[in-house]
Amino acid sequence: MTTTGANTAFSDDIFPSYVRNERFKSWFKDIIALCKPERVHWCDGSQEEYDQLCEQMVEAGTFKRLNPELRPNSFLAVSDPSDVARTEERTFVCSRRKQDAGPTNNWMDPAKMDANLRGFYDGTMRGRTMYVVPFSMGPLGSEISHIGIEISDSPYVVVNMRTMTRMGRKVWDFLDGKEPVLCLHSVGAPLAPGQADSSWPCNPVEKYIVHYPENREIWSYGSGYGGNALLGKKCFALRIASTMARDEGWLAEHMLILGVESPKGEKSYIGAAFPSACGKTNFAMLIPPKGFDGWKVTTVGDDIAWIKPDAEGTLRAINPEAGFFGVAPGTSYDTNPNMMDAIRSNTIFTNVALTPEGDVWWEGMTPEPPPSLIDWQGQEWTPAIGKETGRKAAHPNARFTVPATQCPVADENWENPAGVPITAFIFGGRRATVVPLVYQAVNWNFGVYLAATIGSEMTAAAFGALGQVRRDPFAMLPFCGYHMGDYFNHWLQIGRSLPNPPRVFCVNWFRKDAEGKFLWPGFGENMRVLKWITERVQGKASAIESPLGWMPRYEDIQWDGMDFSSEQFNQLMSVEREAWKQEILSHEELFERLYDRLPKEFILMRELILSSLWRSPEKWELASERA
Ligand code: TSX
Ligand code: MN
Repeated sequence: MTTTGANTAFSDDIFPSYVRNERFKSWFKDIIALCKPERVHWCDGSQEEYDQLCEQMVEAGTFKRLNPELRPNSFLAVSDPSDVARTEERTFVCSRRKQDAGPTNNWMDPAKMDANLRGFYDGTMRGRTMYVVPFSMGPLGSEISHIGIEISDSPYVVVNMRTMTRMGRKVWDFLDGKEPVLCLHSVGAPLAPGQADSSWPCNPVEKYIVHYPENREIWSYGSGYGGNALLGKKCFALRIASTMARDEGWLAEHMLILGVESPKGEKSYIGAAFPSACGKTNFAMLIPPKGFDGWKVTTVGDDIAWIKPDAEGTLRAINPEAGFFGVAPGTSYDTNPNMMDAIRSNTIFTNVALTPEGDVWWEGMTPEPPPSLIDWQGQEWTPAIGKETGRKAAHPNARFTVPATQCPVADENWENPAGVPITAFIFGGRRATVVPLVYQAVNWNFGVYLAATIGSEMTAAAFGALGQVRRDPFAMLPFCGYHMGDYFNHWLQIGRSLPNPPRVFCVNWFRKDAEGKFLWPGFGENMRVLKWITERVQGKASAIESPLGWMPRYEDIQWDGMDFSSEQFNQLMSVEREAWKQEILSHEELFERLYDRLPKEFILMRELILSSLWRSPEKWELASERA
């Protein structure tokens, strides 16, 4: 439904009859007067609406329709070169008190920010359509779900939101008696009368991604890209939801959710958090290797988990999203066949390369690049040009947007409104040295400590000194909407409230030998670790105590179908006392940053780990323990 011209004046009849939420209505009148759009479109979420908007973007040059024989109902969008990723420096948490945002978030006084932003938003939608996008994060009607309404001047946002959330007319019917999160998005590029639009409008100078946790509002300006513009995802489902979860006793986490089923039909659900570039989406869709006949891994979600204790004290998790917004480069039939099958149709690709046949390509999709391509910036690209100039055919942060229903291993309960019962949490990092393949925290509090101190080594020079560890607590550093110290305390509090909290594990798929070769093949072989984890939870698998917690011995892991010696395993699992001492001591840096709100328990746990190291040999070798 579209209203135009005089109808955009702010009288009450601008609202369709199904729009009854008074808070939304008064906010909307304010926003329409501020943004001054040419017309308003109330999104119904239908396939026809989606098709129409896609067609309209094809005509505007924003979308290119891919070859229907090769990628039915799929499109390629290429962004402005300045608008390719989340902009953390321009992301703000505007809580009333600076202390509540904490030292890891940018902060500005909400009133000051509001006055500042109103300057930018004044007339920002001139010449454009304002889309009203009602959406539910999580299955409609679920106790764990929450509703948002995004106002945006970007049709690209509308079609992506339709894939990534439950979007449409019916959402309004679930709003009575509920508080929606109000989301405002503008690309920040008003059109003068007669002015031609660009294929990717955005504001190259000013960008603001602003969260008001107390008001449950998000204001995003200047960017049309992913996490900056699809406000249901990082902004709502993590930053705003984490503050709601703190206040209401649940968890909003940067986690995949997967199911593991044994040949006997025993099923476990696991939540797992990894910092970027650890292959989280690949892990969510893992294919069991040779030797694991009858084992199944199924996907509930690949990025975000909302987790709530039920009446019995079981943690129940939903995936608040309805699609995958995944990184394309590196995705292939070798690394993630399930995702490759998912994106064969009904997919929006952003910033990948185009083949002469009208299909897509990105680095890592095939061992050899095609002989010629149009790169993500519209330039001719050949393997020779790539070699010569170092230019990539696809942007390293290029994406696909695909409905989760297209995942061939979608879990049978992936849309269950009651969620799935979580029995284990896994935390991973990318560490070439020091950290072994897998270990289990001795209790909840130690697990929280380990998760809080997880980190990855720099792989790109762009992120500081090579080899230096970047701490990314719970993989939530860019996504926690409040003080990280309060966040750790909230996790400790959740553990106290549960009769039988999930077990906590740490993994590292990325350890290397002295020559720089990976010690662990990873990918499907990670199933061997996953099996040990699920059997630990069920009280079936053995382990021995180590300075870090419990660890599997060689014989505790199933090796059928894989050639991996106990010597290799011991190298992968070895723990050096001096290296761990330095590791634990280096936590000081993070702790100092959060000092006044750091859980008191953490100081004690750190002391305990350190003192236990002195009771350990120089080098902890699992093989020697067996003697
Ligand atoms: O996703 C990965 N996973 C998880 C899979 C379920 N990746 C890719 C990370 C980049 C996003 C991995 N890379 C994994 C892994 O477990 N492990 C590695 C490291 C690795 C890379 C290549 C090999 C081995 C290990 N190749 C051979 O051994 C031949
Ligand atoms: Mn993520």
